[in-house]
Amino acid sequence: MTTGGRLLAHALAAHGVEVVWGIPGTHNLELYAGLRAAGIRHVSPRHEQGAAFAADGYSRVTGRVGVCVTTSGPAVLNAATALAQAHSDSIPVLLVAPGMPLRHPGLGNGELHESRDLGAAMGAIVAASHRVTSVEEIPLAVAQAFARMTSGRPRPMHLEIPLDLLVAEGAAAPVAAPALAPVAPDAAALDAAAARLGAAARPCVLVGGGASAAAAKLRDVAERLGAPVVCSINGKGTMPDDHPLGMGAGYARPVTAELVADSDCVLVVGSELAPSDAWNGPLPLDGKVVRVDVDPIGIVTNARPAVAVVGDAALALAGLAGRLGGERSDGERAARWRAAFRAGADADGARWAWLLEALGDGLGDDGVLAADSAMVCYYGAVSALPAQRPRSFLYPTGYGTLGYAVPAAIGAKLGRPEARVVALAGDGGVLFSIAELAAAAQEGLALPVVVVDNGGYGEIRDEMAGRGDAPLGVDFPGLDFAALGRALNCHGVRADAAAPFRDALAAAFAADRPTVIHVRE
Ligand SMILES: Cc1ncc(C[n+]2csc(CCOP(=O)(O)OP(=O)(O)O)c2C)c(N)n1
Ligand SMILES: [Mg+2]
Repeated sequence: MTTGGRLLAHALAAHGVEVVWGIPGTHNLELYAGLRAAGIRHVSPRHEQGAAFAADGYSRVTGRVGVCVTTSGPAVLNAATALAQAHSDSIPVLLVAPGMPLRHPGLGNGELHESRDLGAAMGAIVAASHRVTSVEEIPLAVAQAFARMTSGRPRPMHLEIPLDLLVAEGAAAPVAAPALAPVAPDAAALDAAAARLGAAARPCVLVGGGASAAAAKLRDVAERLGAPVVCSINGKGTMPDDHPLGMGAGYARPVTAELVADSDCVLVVGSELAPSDAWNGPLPLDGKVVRVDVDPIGIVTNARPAVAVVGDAALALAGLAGRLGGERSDGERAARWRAAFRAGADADGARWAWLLEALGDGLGDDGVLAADSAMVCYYGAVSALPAQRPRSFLYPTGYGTLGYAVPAAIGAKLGRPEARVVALAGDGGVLFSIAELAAAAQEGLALPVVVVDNGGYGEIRDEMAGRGDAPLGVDFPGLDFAALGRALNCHGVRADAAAPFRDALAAAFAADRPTVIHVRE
């Protein structure tokens, strides 16, 4: 016999969970006791949204499920925004939290942290919100959650354990995670896809986050086709930028639309083709798409495929490579598009060129950038910062929520401690989750946090001006982010030009704690 809380912690450990981000409360203490007993590392964020963003960052760099643990009610809703972000970007994040007691009157009696229908609220924003109804069910529910999150299109989940079940006694055998084979594509669909691609005179490839585990096979297929490759934001680095066929990342670039228009066949792999990626309008894909996606719903969304291959990206690409001839090269075409792509990216990023160049040099080929929804990131880093590997650029693409960069960077640094990780944010967005600097300092993370300060909500200020409106609620000048960093036990420096910035970045990578680098535009 044991308790629900301990069973839960052991079930998480049995699924390979080594670290959780969480905040304890009256309702989850038995789970906390279980975490210690199960040998699971616990990291303390300073807000539940930070916990779930950190779990997201950990998942993005490792490819594993990221887990956060909160108490009930408000704590779950604090995490909700980050879970919605994970949902929109197809990141497997698990939120484990207590809920109202098993026999709680559904219409409410004023219990501490009571929410009217938390399961319905969470179920509306993640793949599934499940409430267990017995201690005995706990190992099964954890196994089912992991199966849901790691098969097909990855998505986040919420698991609610009635608070009385966490302390109730019970016994249940562990439920092992079944070995999940990746979804094998249909051979006839692969034949049709290869025939279509093989007959193309001017093919190109669009690749999204769904191909993160298939980078080598993607390169192989692109080389056999001699096809230029453009990555989505979440796919950035899946085709290395230093490859002659690697254009870079950015569906919103006008040159991407021109390349697609010039192509007679477009291979789309693991990409939603979402409006939040192609924010300048849909790409001209009609009638010429060969689409590979593990999600049979996603595969018909935003562009109707001429040929659809439902299945795992690596298996599908291997199947295509086996059906296509050897290397085909139209080096001149690729070089032309590549130069055009680079020129546009550099022009849009010119305002931050010295900063992005220094960041690229500092991060090298193996570093990770966690970026916020700030202009320096989406007009700058997305296309102008080089990336040579997938899972190296973390960005809140779909949901576009501010405050992502710092907690996601913390999760990334714990997932890949050997890698150089940098957080890049605007002066507005960084304040949404600034408390997480204290968490990073407590963990002693060598984490540069670069704050690009344009005195407020620059994007929104520009949009107001574009409408001819006077600015309202967008100007916040005069903050000292370096001092703020120091107050939260980090180092803090000002660096407004290339040379001092490079020095500050080099020192920050070698430091015993995070360093806030305040850059005034
Ligand atoms: C949670 C959330 N609230 C509001 C917004 C709307 N919004 C988008 S960009 C932006 C300004 C962000 O300012 P900053 O981080 O300084 O970046 P800048 O635009 O100045 O580059 C705002 C308020 C948002 N994206 N997410
Ligand atoms: Mg700003």
